[in-house]
Amino acid sequence: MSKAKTNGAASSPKRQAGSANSYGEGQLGAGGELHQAAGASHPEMTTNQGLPLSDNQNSLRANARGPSLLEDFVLREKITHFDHERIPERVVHARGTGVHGYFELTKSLKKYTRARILSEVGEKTPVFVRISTVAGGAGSVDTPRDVRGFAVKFYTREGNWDLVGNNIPVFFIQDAIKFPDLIHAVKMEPDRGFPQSATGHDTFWDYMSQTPEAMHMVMWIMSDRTLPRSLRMIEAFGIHSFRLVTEGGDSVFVKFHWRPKLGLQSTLWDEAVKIAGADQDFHRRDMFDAIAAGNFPEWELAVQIFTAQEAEQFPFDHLDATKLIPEELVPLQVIGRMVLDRWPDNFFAETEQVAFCPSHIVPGIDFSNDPLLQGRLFSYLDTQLSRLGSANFHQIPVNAPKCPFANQQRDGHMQMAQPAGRVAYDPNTLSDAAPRETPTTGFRSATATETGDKGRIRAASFADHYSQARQFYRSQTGHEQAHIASALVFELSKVEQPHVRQAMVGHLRHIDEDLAQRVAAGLAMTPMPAAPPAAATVKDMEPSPALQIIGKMQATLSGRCIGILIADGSDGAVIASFKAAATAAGAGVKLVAPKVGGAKLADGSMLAADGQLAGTPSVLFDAVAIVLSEDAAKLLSEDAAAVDFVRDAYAHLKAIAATSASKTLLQKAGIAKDDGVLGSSDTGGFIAAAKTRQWVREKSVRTLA
Ligand code: HDE
Repeated sequence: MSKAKTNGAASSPKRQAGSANSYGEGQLGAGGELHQAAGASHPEMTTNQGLPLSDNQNSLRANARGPSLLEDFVLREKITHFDHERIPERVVHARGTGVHGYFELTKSLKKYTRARILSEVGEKTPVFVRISTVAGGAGSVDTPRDVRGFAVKFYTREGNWDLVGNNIPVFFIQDAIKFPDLIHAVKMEPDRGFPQSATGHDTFWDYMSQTPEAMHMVMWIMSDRTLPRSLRMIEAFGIHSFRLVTEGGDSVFVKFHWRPKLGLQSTLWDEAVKIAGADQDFHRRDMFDAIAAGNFPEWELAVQIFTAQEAEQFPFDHLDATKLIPEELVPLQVIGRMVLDRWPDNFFAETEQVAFCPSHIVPGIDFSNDPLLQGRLFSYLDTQLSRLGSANFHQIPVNAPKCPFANQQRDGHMQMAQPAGRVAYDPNTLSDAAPRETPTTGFRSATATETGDKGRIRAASFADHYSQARQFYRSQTGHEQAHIASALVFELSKVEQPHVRQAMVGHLRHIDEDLAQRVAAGLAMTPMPAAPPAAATVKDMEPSPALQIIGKMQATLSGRCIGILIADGSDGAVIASFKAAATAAGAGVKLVAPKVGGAKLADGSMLAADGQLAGTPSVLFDAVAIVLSEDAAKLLSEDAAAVDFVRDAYAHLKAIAATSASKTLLQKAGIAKDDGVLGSSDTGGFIAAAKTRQWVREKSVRTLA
């Protein structure tokens, strides 16, 4: 056998910086340069057993062109580990973005609870937050029409508290036993494997149409709440009623709300669809960029507190997760702030392996009897066992409490702890070091008395499925109502079975006759289907403006981004004035040019671009400035990417400022002058217009239901 020719192993296993000996050709850049910083001192590469490797590029072969040898334990270890890299994705909420941060209490709830995290003002508690879509797989896009999960793990001094919520304060179903059916209906249809992350299909709407209790949630998911502009601009809710419990065991009920410092903002449907094509990771990238830039996302934590006696007066049952408590009925009290300030080191180790469980609770907080919450208390621990593969998932760093924890649970797959001593049981007399119960400070459930007959019963107080759906719809602005109606038309137009569409329109008749008429007209549905029987009289509740998005938008450019379209011949001074005005208003600025290397400005200087026109459409920005010379505008009016850049910004109701020399392009894009279309000298007007959407323009750019 001829001696195999190798790249030549380094004489010492400690690799020398700059030494080519241990690199195969694959490590060389196109120019033949080594990808290694001069003077860097790299740690040795070893197998998982610590054996230093001489060659990580060539497997062991019988000869230079011969077969690979089974003996090659280095190859086998590497490939085997790779083969097992993936774990099952979450059965729901598979796609998520995780960030570290802290929570700081600003108002004590000591009167209501012994929970330290809710009573020690000024105390900072580390948190890990994961924000997710629900239906799509881990590799799906960020911007489908979908609910966003908002799960917060507080690493408190009294153990981990997981507040596992959503960006919508109600849910589809009242009882956990319905959850597997709901999720089977929304996920891809099992025979065809699509759609991957959309609700616009027969099985979803078939299930909805058979589930009147879902109608309130249907209103929310058809609103623009499911099309967030940024994960930093969503509200979130604990949904269920929980209990706050005092030292003596007395309790009040509480609902938790997260309110974003940047206000609420959503995209339009057409915009969300186009963002999905332009940047599949739009929300994740936005969060990453914000944290890298030091613009740390922030939310207020607010609570609604009420007693059991007060709850009896509500015109709905607060234990029913399809109902919310209007802020006008029980006002919100802001008690703290959460700041997200650190991106994880490793996506898999942290964002993928984090395990949230609503049953992770601390002394002073307890559950209510909400039957959806009660089911969740079982489901999450159970799912972690199959997803993470071991009862020891709490030892994974992102899941481990940051306070001491100890008990007599032992062993199991991937046990990382090494408890010493002969005692692994309780009670015992043999070990002074063994952990003991703490009857006075340990967790105790709230005092509660339960009476009544056992059975598979739905409380009569859960029967009203339409009143709050009506309240939600009637609380919206006209623009938002039109979006809800149009979303229903879009979604139901994707449904192939006419009887499913009809059943849905029947439900809408209970919610609002005008809405039902608009949707029926949008579907060309005649005659109008009858409404199904309603189990309870539908009530007219006071409108709650707090349910709007538009009412909760802030006139700010903080956290937003302005795109400036430039090309050869652009005026550098105009670009600079837009840049300065946008930056002063708190916005990010990105230059977009036909070539990423930049544009040769009128004064002959080169200005680098942040994005190339064809790959950086205006859907990625909140407002755009067009700074072109006459020649460039003429040239670009023949380029669909440039025409779409302007046309989409207009159709998505964004402010547009343009130099007069850019007019050929604006004309080609069919832009009509309105309050949101400004000249390049009016930077002040542009910044003011950029802080909002040009809602009045909408009727002229699209047909709404
Ligand atoms: Fe979940 N849900 N869920 N859910 N849920 C999961 O747990 C479940 C519900 C929510 O970023 C799963 O670790 C049941 C409501 C979030 O890791 C699973 C029911 C709300 C996340 C599960 C519900 C949520 C999950 C899948 C009906 C809002 C993502 C993977 C009783 C309050 C957490 C996992 C993360 C994840 C079960 C309903 C929020 C299977 C049975 C209501 C934010 O355990």
